[in-house]
This record gives sequence, structure tokens and C-alpha cells, in this order.
Amino acid sequence: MRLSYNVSSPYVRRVSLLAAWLGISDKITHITCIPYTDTAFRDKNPGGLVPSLELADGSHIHDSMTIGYYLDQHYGDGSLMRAFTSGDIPRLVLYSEIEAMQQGLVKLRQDVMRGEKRPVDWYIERYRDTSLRVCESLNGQIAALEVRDFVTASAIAALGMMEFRCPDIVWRESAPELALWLDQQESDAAIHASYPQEL
Ligand SMILES: N[C@@H](CCC(=O)N[C@@H](CS)C(=O)NCC(=O)O)C(=O)O
Repeated sequence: MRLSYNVSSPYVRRVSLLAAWLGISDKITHITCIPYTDTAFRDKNPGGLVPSLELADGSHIHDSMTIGYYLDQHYGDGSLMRAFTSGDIPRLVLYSEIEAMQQGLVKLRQDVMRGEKRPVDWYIERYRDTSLRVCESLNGQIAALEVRDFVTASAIAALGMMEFRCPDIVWRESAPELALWLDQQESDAAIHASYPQEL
């Protein structure tokens, strides 16, 4: 397995710890990746974030949590991710607090980098590009969005935010199936009623 990583990422560190606790660190080849500049990486990973694990069959698993599930399923006994698989609510609440802190710290760091390491416009372009790349990826996976679950709710929420807050992102032309699908969802009363509004 090949792990796209860098030494400063806390999300990568989660994966390194899990691999060590499973005793499989030697099965992972580390590929240094600076996602901000590595366009080849972004071509394989529309979200453009590390960590990302490439398997022997060439498929990619993104996100520390999803990689955690994969490693636990294949090399563990299920205990590393049991809080999630068993729906242990108090432990999940604990995780959500840790994750809120982690996301806040990443935003703080980005605020330092914004304007210091690269111009503000560079970041704006970067995250607009991420939205377009993910829309194109979803465009090829419409059947997966027909399931009514947390994943689909997350997709609807993200697309709704993009239309509400970033109407200048022109995504419908490059993701026409997704655009059609989203428009069809409007007939769902709950989806319609929950469309974002100004605070
Ligand atoms: N939810 C993701 C978050 C990963 C993440 O935010 N990675 C950061 C490094 S700490 C990254 O790749 N940032 C690049 C960017 O924001 O463009 C996970 O759990 O793996």
C-alpha cells in the first residue's frame, strides 16, 4: 500500500498511529505529497487532501477515517473503529469535539498561510477547483446518491451550500447528470424546506 502523506498533517498522523498499533507500518510505503502543489495527486483524488491510501489494485482510499475502516477490516479485529461501527454515541460525541478542534486548528493554520505563503486568490481558486473536481466525480456516481443515507444528505448539503454561498462556481456544465439529479431532489419536501437561508 502507498500512502500519500506529509509530515505535518495531523490526519496523516492518525493513520500512522493506527498502522503502528496494528503492527503493519512496514506494509505502507510513504509517498511525500504536498497537496497544495501536486496536481497529479489531485487528478487521482478530487478532494485534494492527504492522507490518501493507494491499494495494490490502483484504487484510492481518501480520508483518515475511511482509511481507518479499511485497515481495521483488513488487518485488525474491528476494535480500532468500533466506536463508529457500533454507534457508540458518547464516544462519537467525544470524537466530534476532537474533530471540531482539529478542523479549527487547520483553519487557523490556513489563515496564517493565506496571504503569507501564497496570495489569497490562490486559495480561492484552489477550493473552487476542488468543488468542480468533486462535482465531476459525483457526476459519474449518481446511482450512489439514490440511497437515502448520511452520504447523500452530506452531498445535498454541500451542493446546496455551493449554490447558496458560491453561485459563481459554474459546475452544472461539467456535471450535467449531477445537476439534473439535484434539480429532481427539489420534489422532496424535506430537501426543499431545508435549503440554506441567510442567517
Ligand atoms: N477529513 C480529512 C481531512 C484531511 C485534511 O484536511 N488534510 C489536510 C492536511 S492536514 C490537507 O490535505 N490539506 C490540503 C488543502 O486543504 O488543500 C481526513 O480525515 O483525512
